[in-house]
Amino acid sequence: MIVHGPEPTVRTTCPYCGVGCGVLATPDGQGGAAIAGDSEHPANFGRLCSKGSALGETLSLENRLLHPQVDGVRVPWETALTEVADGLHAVAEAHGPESIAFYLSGQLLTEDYYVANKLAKGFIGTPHVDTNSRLCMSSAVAAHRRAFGSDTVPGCYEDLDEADLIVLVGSNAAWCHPILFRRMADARARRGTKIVTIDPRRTQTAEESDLFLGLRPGSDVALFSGLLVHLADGGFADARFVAEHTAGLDGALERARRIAPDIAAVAAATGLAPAEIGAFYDLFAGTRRVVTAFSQGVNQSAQGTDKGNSIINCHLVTGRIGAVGTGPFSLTGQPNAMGGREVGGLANMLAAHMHFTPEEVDRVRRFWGAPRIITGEGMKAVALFEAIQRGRIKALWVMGTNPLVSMPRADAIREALTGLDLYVVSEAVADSDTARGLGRKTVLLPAQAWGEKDGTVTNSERRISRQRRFLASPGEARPDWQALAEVGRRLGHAKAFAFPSAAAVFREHAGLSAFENGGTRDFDIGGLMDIPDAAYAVSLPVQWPLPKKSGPPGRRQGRARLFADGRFYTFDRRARFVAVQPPALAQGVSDEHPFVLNTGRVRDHWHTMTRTGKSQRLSAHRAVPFVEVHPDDAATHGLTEGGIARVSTPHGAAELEVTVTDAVPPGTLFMPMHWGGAYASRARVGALVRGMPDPVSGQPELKATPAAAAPVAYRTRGLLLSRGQVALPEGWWWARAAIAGGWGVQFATQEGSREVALTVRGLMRTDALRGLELAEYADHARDRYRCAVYDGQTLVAYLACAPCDARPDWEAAKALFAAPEPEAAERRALLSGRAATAAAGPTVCACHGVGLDAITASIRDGAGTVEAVGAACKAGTNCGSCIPEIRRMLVSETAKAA
Ligand SMILES: Nc1nc2c(c(=O)[nH]1)N[C@H]1C(S)=C(S)[C@@H](COP(=O)(O)OP(=O)(O)OC[C@H]3O[C@@H](n4cnc5c(=O)[nH]c(N)nc54)[C@H](O)[C@@H]3O)O[C@H]1N2
Ligand SMILES: Nc1nc2c(c(=O)[nH]1)N[C@H]1C(S)=C(S)[C@@H](COP(=O)(O)OP(=O)(O)OC[C@H]3O[C@@H](n4cnc5c(=O)[nH]c(N)nc54)[C@H](O)[C@@H]3O)O[C@H]1N2
Ligand code: SF4
Ligand SMILES: [Mo]
Repeated sequence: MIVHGPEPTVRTTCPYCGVGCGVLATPDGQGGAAIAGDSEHPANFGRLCSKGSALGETLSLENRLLHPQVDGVRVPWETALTEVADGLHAVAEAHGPESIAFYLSGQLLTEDYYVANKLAKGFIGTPHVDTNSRLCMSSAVAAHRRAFGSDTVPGCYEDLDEADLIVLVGSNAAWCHPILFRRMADARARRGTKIVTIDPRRTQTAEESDLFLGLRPGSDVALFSGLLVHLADGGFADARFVAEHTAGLDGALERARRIAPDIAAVAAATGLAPAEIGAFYDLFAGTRRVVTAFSQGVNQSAQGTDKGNSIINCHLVTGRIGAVGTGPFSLTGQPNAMGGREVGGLANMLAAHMHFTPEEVDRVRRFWGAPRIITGEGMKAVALFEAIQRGRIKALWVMGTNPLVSMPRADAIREALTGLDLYVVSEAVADSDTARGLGRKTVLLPAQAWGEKDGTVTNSERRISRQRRFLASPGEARPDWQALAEVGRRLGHAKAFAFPSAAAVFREHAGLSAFENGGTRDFDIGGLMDIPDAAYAVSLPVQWPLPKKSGPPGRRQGRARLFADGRFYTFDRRARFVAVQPPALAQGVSDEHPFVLNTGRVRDHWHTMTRTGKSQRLSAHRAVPFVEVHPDDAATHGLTEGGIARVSTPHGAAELEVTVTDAVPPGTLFMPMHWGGAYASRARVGALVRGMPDPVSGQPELKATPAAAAPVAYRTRGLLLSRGQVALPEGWWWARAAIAGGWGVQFATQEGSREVALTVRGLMRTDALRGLELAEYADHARDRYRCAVYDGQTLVAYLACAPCDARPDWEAAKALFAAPEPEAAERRALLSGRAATAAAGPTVCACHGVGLDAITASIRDGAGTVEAVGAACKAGTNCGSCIPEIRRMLVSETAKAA
């Protein structure tokens, strides 16, 4: 073997959340890389959360799509591209260009996004380009535009360091924006910043807050309307700011008074105690430096835009915007949610923050030299997929998103795809649900993944950073922008799509942002439109706006904050108060569907798990899809901790392990969005969700679907650990997780132990087992079976099953499997089903792999603080994502001891 010398370290950006942390990647020369935080990146100053730290574990080629395919058959790129171009041409000829749709993603790089948008909206001539950002940020975008006349995030991360009060609305930042949350926690330690969390669920973020308001789902508008009234009537308004820089307060206030005339009315609507509401209002009124950060509890709502504006109203009335430590702050989810908005990737935008006035359409047409510029909005995601169902859309190109898991009513969507004449999926992996969907003709295009691709992303604070290549492309994977440009050229637009490099795409994008701008549009990065290839290659993170006139090349500085001058992007340069609608609560809840189903994220997984699912560290925190239910509801509905529940809605059903917890309020369920078909038998969130769209933004409600829950009585529960993946039979319930040394799958079935043993050994193929040593323990009379398979001294597989109430211990089995050559005592333990040494319990600290039991032990041994626990067992000493959980354990252990 050739030993490679140390490879140079590459500065890049984390591909997960919108915090946009800087990463240092040092390739190991064998397809992997060592990962560290970039201490010079202004988002994270060297820190990374559990997901960022584990990026090195996600680089394997195990599930990658490596070659183009047409209808399941491998073909050369040439053939695939011709199929796409010919297919699009044929559909446009037969049904018009408006029967073609693109569904893009906030995880594409800006360069990919720009080329897709240009191809569709200027050259194919279809307005039907939407993106998963519709499910993510579109209500925030709409709220910004209604209030500011532009989609502008006014503040920056430094405002979180400098605030005295941070209000988190519908945000589980401790898990979803961990590095930003650490900055907030630092501010709290340094300057006593108060943190208020508003969420129906008592999340880890709530646990770490000074005040938690566990409001009724969907009632945020009442809370913030009441706050507006309180601020206006209590003498807390900034009269000068309101008079000089805003319009519409009277109308907004009148409506707010109708919704929430007093604290009693707010209490009735939100279910909060008047004292808690009063405490929050006093805190807000009495603190000048307030940042209100909001995320999906606001956006993913049938009233998301109004929720956003009800928050912004409170900042406008107090003039708390544009100044250090103040402002409404939409936390973006995806790494390039912002970049997508910049290029105009949403169906209600044209390009570069321009919309559809005749001047804007003409300007973009001239800049692009576009033969078929669109003149109006296209269909938004929910309507777009409905149009596929109705047969109005005949060709769909999906890029960088997994809608068969993440779109509401995903079962109906999967069905609808079969009616498409052309279904194109650009994917990095082969086994996503979307890549396995089928149209009449299906083309799969292999995309370069993180570490292989090159371009830019923009984070929540408008900061553009580079994602850089540090690995060779595997197989025939290509950049997405190249595939798009190739199709553009094949459709006859050679000149418009002649981009030689990502840098060239970026320059054109920057040029369009500055084109005839003159300060009329917030998004202007004209200062980068001439950036040479060499400078693009080494460019540092910069914030926009960054117009050309901001300085000489190389010295231009972006702006950290906007609106400090009180001038907005409306025609009269005044911000707008918005009169909002009263909240509509728990619509559709009935005897048949008595719960409100809330959905969201866990700490260590990213979306549909196509990447984090490959990391054993990240799969240790939560290994199976679960549903959280309040103890009272669990008792009423016969649900027990660790049992399996069938959660169903009028749109679909899932089977999940039950977690009984009072962190969710009675009458609600919470289920994570992560487990697609590659990782679990029946846990796709999208199948269940109703997705009623917000009337302004079109963003679907993903957090409040009426649902039912009932126990499923399986006969047997078991687990199978193996070095490779084994597919279990149809009809069994299962969930797969990466573990040290291979894969583990937990399962449930109606079969007894004898049938399980036969079936699983059959699946592992008898010939594969030949020559291996099987050690078995069977007590079929009691439905118990355990079997360890050895290759010489090496444990290669382990199967255990038992009746549901005695199910084998996953953590203990995993711990034994991690030792490839078990000692005699461990061998006995595998068969007895009892651990030889205590297992660590479920992982709490993913970075150091520290389990619950070790942390509990260190607390019992006297560690009384987070720091002491860290000193005793290392937990919480790297990224800090688990500190909220450790803190909670400290509280409960101390309570137990007392
Ligand atoms: N670990 C991890 N981090 C991520 C991601 C991931 O997949 N995994 N994804 C990234 C992306 S794309 C996004 S968009 C962000 C999302 O980040 P967040 O928005 O913080 O995450 P969610 O869990 O979707 O939802 C946030 C909270 O909204 C609450 N909620 C539900 N209904 C209501 C309501 O009516 N009012 C209020 N106030 N709250 C409500 C939920 O209980 C939930 O705790 O996370 C990003 N970061
Ligand atoms: N019920 C419910 N549903 C939700 C949400 C929720 O909270 N609840 N949240 C919504 C939100 S906020 C979001 S952002 C979405 C996220 O949902 P999705 O966007 O569907 O989730 P991902 O798993 O991130 O999908 C990204 C896909 O792109 C692939 N990929 C990775 N890199 C590349 C690349 O460079 N090029 C290409 N072409 N492909 C690549 C990945 O393998 C993966 O399959 O889910 C939404 N759906
Ligand atoms: S907070 Fe974590 S997931 Fe988000 S960008 Fe930073 S390292 Fe990546
Ligand atoms: Mo998102």
